[in-house]
Amino acid sequence: NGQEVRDLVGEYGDFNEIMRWIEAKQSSHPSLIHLQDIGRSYEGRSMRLVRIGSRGRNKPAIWIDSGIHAREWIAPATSIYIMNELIESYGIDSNVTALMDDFDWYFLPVANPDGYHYSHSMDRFWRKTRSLLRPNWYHQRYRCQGVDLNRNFDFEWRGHCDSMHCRSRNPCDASYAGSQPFSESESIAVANFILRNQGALKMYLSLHSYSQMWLTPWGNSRRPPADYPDLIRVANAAVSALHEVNGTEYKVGSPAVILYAAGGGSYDWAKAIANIKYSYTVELRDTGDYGFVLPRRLVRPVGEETWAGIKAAVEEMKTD
Ligand code: ING
Ligand code: ZN
Repeated sequence: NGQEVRDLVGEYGDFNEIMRWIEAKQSSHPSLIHLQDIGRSYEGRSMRLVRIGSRGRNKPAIWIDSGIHAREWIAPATSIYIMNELIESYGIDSNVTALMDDFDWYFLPVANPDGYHYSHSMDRFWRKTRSLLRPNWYHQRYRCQGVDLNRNFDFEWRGHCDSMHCRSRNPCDASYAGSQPFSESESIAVANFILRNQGALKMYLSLHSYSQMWLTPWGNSRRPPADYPDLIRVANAAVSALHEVNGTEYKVGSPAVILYAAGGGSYDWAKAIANIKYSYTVELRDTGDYGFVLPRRLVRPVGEETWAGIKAAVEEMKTD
């Protein structure tokens, strides 16, 4: 339609720019990219899912979401970097070609569209959705908006907690877990899609920032899952490949042990309820120097190293 589309590889785009970039990629590579809206946000924005892969039936699949938390801008930017690498390397790089012949890659680049838009337009450090779903006593009095999507999934929603990062019952808090599990249209859209495709999904990755950690389940408990050695093996392969690119150091382990415990997280739900064995939350750069406001010049290096880590994880998973 003649509208200029800014190339977002190595850039931070706002919500509308990201949607336009995805649509432009799809129209130039229609045989490799399929778009689908899996739901709508509270304010009516599309939950746009991007499937990338060569043609083929009943392929195993990898899920990558980003932007569950609005202010973590490096996460959607990293999804864009990786989507572009997959698309532009197909038929050129034999490893990437194999990864697209062998797997379907599902990306939900902006899992919290309203929050992301709000972070770009009103409050850079906004974390939650923008809903005002149940005008209870608190809402009436303070008119606080938004739910932490990573506390809103229906697994251990009332679970163990040991810090300020716990799910909160106060709608004014940054980690407010919602009035009930899956109170948010954004989290239920993710859950419904994953449940419909759970047979195909072999790995669930949720990109966040910051801390430089490849987080293993469980997020709400210090007790490791039975298959913890496999999860650690794949995570270690990821962080060592990641380290080779720019020397970036990642820690591996459960948030309850190396960060803080919290229930209602998406990746715990993906493992416990949707039975996706390899489920991780990846905390991208940095370790706090810039925190959420990571300079634009670091978008590309973070994309490069994270993609190396993910490729190594998928290769290591295949050795099972
Ligand atoms: N970190 C994650 C969070 O939601 C996490 C870490 C995930 C902890 C799941 C426990 C369970 O708090 C960021 N940066 O959002
Ligand atoms: Zn986060």
